[in-house]
Amino acid sequence: MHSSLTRRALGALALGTGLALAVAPAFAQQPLKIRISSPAVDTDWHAKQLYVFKDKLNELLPGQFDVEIHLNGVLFKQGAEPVAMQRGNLEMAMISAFDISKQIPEWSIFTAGYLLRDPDHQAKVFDGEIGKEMYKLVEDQMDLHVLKVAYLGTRQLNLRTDKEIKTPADLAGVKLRMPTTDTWQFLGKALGANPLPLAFGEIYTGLQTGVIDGQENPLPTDKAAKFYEVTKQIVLTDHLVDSIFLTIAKKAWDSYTPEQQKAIDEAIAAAVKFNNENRIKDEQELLEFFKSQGLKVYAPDVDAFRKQVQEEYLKSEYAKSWPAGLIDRINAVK
Ligand code: KDO
Repeated sequence: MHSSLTRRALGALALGTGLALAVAPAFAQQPLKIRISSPAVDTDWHAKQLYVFKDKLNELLPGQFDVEIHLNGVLFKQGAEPVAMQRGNLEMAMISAFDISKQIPEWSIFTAGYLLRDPDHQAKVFDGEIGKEMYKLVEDQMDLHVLKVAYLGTRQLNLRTDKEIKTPADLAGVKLRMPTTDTWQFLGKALGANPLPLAFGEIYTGLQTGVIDGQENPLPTDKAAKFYEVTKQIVLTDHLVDSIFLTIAKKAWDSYTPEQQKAIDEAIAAAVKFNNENRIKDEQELLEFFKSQGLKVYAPDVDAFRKQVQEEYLKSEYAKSWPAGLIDRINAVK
């Protein structure tokens, strides 16, 4: 009795297991792939934040997403990410206002030097009404969904020459590497330099060989990409409180359930918090590091730079496409 019951039970179990095995693959959910491409180096905070995103998302929804992180511009070259997302070849990227303004001229307002005051101002502008309106343009016109802004840092000049730079006039003839889009080139010109387009991955060699006299990036990036090894000075111009927008293809976003979207938002918030806290801390601490590496680090006449750069932007073609009243609204955000 006992043994036959057991045999029957075993038989049922075997049948059950067989069924389960046969049926399981049909129901098993394949993890949804999120490919992320960035030119960033792995030691930079905005690259590291992508791993925070990946881990947090997996903690919230285990096994539902497969986040693939591609750094150093190996999957798509710098600036090619928006179109890659639009064509369905990439799910996520960290894109700049410069990238966006290539397709939405109104966005060039955020490429202007000396507009955003500091990381706190940046977060309040983009996490508030202005951000909502400007992100909607991206959603409607580019089919991209902006998840959140992250603080890329405040950009400073970093030169391999040792002539002291006090005012924009001192930058006359200085070959300053800027990223390749026109809006970046304009910023270089507005600073008084002779801008030269070069991809991020080529800066180090450009500095080493003297193809360029300098570059400008936030201090944590200068450290992560080791630019201090091939330069002599950092000039604290504070010319751009730079933003990087964590962005996902709308088609991918719309295919997720509300629960998945909520988890992505939560994971992104954790990633941005990690990035921003570390970058801000680094920006305060790195001055000493660069000095210890033998670089001169000093502030120029920042008012002279601010005056010239703001004037150049206000009289530029770009300013004509800025939404009416937006500068005042941005300035009024406290
Ligand atoms: C750069 O090329 O100088 C820049 O800082 C521009 C940013 O918009 C962003 O692309 C960044 O590079 C990369 O993420 C590498 O740090």
